Amino acid sequence: MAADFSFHHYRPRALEIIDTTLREGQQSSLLHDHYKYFFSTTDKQEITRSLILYGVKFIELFAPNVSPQEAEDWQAIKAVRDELITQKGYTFLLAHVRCHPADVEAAIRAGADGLNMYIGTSDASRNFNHGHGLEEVARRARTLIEDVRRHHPHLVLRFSGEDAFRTREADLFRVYDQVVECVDRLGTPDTVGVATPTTVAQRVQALRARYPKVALEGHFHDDRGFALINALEAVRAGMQYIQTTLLGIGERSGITSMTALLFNLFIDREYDRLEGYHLRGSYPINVMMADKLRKLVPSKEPVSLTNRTHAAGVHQKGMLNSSQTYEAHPLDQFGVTESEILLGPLSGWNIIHYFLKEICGFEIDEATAKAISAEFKNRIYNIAPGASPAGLLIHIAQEEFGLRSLQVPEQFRNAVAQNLTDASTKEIGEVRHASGVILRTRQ
Ligand code: HCA
Ligand code: CU
Repeated sequence: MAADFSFHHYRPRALEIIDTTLREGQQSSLLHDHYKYFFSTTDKQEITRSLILYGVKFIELFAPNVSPQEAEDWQAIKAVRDELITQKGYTFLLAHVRCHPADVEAAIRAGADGLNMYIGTSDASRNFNHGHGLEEVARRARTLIEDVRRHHPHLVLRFSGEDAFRTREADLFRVYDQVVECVDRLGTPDTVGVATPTTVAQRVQALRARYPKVALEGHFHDDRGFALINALEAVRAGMQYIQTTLLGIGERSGITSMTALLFNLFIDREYDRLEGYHLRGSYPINVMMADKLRKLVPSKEPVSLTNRTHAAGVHQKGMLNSSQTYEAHPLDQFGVTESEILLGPLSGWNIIHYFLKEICGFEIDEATAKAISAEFKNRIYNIAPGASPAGLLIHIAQEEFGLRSLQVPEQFRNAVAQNLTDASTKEIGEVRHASGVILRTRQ
C-alpha cells in the first residue's frame, strides 16, 4: 500500500500539520487524572478518523515496539486510514523512533509510511540520556539514516535533534550537516519549552539559510505558555510542518493545540496556509478529544464554548443587543455556533427578563422582572449544591410572583429571533453548567 502512495508523489501544502495526539498526546498526565492511563483502540481509531476527516495528512504514532498493544493498534489505525483513502486521499502514518535499529525495524515491519527519527543533541540529553558525544551522535544517525534511505527509498524521513533549543547552533549544524542529504525534513523540537518567539525566528532563519532545500518541522512545548505563539512565529518565519495535538495535550503542559494554531492563522488572514483543513470541524474535534479525557474543552483553549460564554450582567445585556459587543473572533466558522449565557449572581434584570419571557414563556413586565431579579440575587448565594439557578428563578417567578406561562403552540416555540434554550437541551456533547442558557446567534 505505502509504495503506491509514496510521499514523493505528494505535493505538501503551505502548512502541514503533523498531529501527534496519539504519540505526544498519550504522554499527557491528564490521562491519569481520571484513571484512564491510555487511549483504547477504539479511542485511537476515532481520533484517527476525526483527524483525517479534518484534513490532517500526517499522523505520528509511537514506534510499535513500545508495547505489544501499540503494535496491535498500528494495524487498527491503518485500517481506518485505508477506509478513508477514497474519500480523503492518502494520510501518512509516521512512527516516532529513536535512532536505533530496533525501533526502525519495528516501524518498517508495521508498515509505517515514514520515520520521525530523533536523538538528543543538547548537553543535557547527551550527558544524562544516551551518554554519547556529539561526533558519535552524528555518526550513528548518519549510518542508520543512510542505510534506511538506501533500502527503503519510499519512506518519508525526518531527523530531529531532541532538545534542539538547548543545543548550540553550531552543535546542531554539525549533526544536521551529516544527515541532511538523506532526509525529507529536519525537526527542531523545543523539548523543555525554553524557546521564545525571538529565538524561534532566529533558529528558523538560520536553518533555512543553511539547508534551503529541506523542509523544517517544529514541535513546541508549553512550559512557559509559549507553545502557540512559538508555532505561529515559526510558520511566519517559513516553517512548513508543525507538530500539534488536539487540545495541545502532551508531556507536562503539552505542545501547540492544532485548532488554536489554525484559528490564529485564520484571524491573521494567512488563508493560503489553511488549505484543505475543515475549520468548522474544529470545535467538534475539540469536544471529541475532551470527551476522551473525561473533561470539558479547557477554558484556555481558543476554540471553545468558554470563549462564547458570558457571566457578567453588563456583558449579558450587551450580548442581548449584539453578539459583537463581547465577541470579536469568528468562532462560529470554527464550529462554536452558539453563545452561552450563565444565569447567576452577576446576571442583571435584562437577561432575567429575557429568560423568563422568551424561554420560559411567562407573561412578565419589566418592573416584575426587576423585583424577581432582586429576590434572585438575595437567594442565589444560598442555593443548594447541584441546584440550578434557572430552576431557582422559575421557582421564584411561579411560586412567589404567581407568573403563568403563555400558551405558545408547539410549532412556534422555537420561532423567536434569538432563541435561548436551557442548557439541558444542548445538542453538542459538552455541557458545562446546569445554569447555562444558550444564545443561538450566527450559524
Ligand atoms: C519525546 C521528546 C519529543 C520528541 C519530539 C520530536 C520532544 O517525548 O520523545 O521527535 O520531534 O519534545 O523533544 O516529544
Ligand atoms: Cu515533545
